Amino acid sequence: LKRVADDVRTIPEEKVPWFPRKIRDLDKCNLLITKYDPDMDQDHPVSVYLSNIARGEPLPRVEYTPEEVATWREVYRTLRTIYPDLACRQFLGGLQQLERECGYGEDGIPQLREVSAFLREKTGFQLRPVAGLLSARDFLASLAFRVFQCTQYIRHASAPMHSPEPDCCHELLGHIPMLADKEFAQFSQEIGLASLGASDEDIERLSTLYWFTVEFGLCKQNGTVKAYGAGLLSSYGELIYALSNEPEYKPFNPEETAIQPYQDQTFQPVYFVSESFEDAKIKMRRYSSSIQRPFSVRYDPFTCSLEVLDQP
Ligand code: TIH
Ligand code: FE2
Repeated sequence: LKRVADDVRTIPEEKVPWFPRKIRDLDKCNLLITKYDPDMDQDHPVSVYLSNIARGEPLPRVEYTPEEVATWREVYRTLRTIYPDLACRQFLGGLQQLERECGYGEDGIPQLREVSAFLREKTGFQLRPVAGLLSARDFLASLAFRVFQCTQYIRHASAPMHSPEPDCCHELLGHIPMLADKEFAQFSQEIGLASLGASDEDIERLSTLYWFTVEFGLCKQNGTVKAYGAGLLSSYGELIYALSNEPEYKPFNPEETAIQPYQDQTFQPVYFVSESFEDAKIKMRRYSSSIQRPFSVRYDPFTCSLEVLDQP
């Protein structure tokens, strides 16, 4: 028997990173990216709401202060006036339903519990509370199960028109109306499924694709460019900017989009425009199927779990 030292081994052992197989495994997908230390700043929203996070329990109800509700009102009111011109039709449809059926409006911050129940009826998506930014791997994995991880705290009152981090205005106004659309829900889940067990490099590319579609995507509708990305739809400042003639536009093309450097502190210098939702979905599917994995996955909606099939 010949011992081969690790550094001269030519065929690397096939190692697949752990991934959740059933919805309950998402309890283990809560790796937070700490951009800030909550102990350092007791006023940071993360410190304030950290204690509300109870995994596996009903979504906690949050009592927002009058100042927080005033921030919501300002965000809602200003964005609501520009949505009809700048948001895609799927978003407008979702928002109207939320206004009719889920208490969306200027007067109060909707509770995740009600919103989650609403979404489950529309597309099977459900919400989970999260205390801050998750690792891309854990965030994307949850999408495979139609679970969307949401912050519950609100941005600081001093900057209602743009927040560098996600907050409940971003989740409730940016993401939720889109997740009520069947085709978009499918698109989101497929990114999640593609991420399971993928290499770190593939996770980086998929999260960049997620960034330039789900967060900052633009698409053509009836000959005009509209916003469908949640990061735009929750920021008055960036929504106006993205649809002005200042930024650069590139056609959405997964191979190119996946390696575009992105900006998470201020507005994006470049946005990717899809011909249509259908087109984005087809291109993304083609890209995902080119990712090399030594197995394939199929989601079973009856058991909310994955079937993992070994390829011969
Ligand atoms: N910039 C967005 C807003 O102001 O609502 C929030 C974020 C989206 C994506 C990352 S941070
Ligand atoms: Fe987001």
